Amino acid sequence: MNVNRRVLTLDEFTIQQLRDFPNATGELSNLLRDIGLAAKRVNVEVNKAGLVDILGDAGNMNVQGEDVKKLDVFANNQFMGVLRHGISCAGIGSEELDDIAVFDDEISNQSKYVCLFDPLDGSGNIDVNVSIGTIFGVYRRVSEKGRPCTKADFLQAGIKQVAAGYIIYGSSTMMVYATRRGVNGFTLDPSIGEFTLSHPNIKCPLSGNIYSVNHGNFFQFGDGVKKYIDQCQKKNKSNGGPYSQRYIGSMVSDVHRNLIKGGIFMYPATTDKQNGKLRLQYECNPFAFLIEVAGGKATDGKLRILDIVPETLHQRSAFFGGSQHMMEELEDCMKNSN
Ligand code: AHM
Repeated sequence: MNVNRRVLTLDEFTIQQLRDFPNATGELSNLLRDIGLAAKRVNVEVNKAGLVDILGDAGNMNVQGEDVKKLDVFANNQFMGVLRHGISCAGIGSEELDDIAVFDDEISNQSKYVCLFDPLDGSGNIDVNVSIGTIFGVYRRVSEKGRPCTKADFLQAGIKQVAAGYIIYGSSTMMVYATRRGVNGFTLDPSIGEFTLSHPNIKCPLSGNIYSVNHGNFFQFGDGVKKYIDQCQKKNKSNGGPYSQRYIGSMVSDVHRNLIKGGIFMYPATTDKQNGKLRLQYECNPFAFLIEVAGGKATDGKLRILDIVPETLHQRSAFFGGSQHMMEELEDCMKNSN
């Protein structure tokens, strides 16, 4: 078998990046490696979801009052487990946990970072074989090192993220992450069991051809959003024709596609869900960070997502994110509208 040594693995890439920072401790590289390891374990289970009795509800609800699927529980335990036993993370917040989990031991208390994640986003799609994903955001803790981390570490504005990313369990499995230096995508090579750099320096095209929104909620959207959707369906500035509507209902898959091809993803507030559906800390912030580093924009309709200071761990937010020009068209429509 030919092994392509020109292709960097995730570990090789993060170590190579460290060379540019002689004072770096390597903690972030360790943390990303831990996340990659948990992702590989989750990937194995996701791939056999149709074969074994791991599918379906775990029989309880998460803190948002939604059904928890067994794979959500498995994924949550995997990510929490590797981060607890690693040396880079002082604690986690997870969409599946009521409260933060503080890793109160000698090594974790010395760690620089905390991590917030949605272990298995789009899990409503598990039983119909649609791509699902894990989303994560990494913050430098604000509490004193040497002590257990605190809630304040998890309630920082998204702009404070030092890294953010996602894993997409799809036709191939990919890990995409951003630091301030850029967005890079790694595809899992099953022959060697390693994530390998397949999408270096991802840039979100300035414009695209795709708008993604749950059209079923149309009559519950505000006038500005309705006006924009109407415009998407007509001749528009960017491509002279209607945009294509693509909505999987799995944020990782929808945003991944739009990030690569160009497009806009929207989960606006509705009359039923006045603060939107998506969670600021687990879904909106990591994607806003990725999109901005890739050259796009992300807002809640009024404010830049990354500037919002969260008040609670499980706070929800409306979300609009994607190609810069499409976001500007949306902003024009939303100006002076409700
Ligand atoms: P989940 O946390 O229950 O998986 O829900 C999050 C998902 C997102 O991935 C997706 O964009 C959205 O919910 C779809 O919601 P809807 O079915 O209301 O359009």
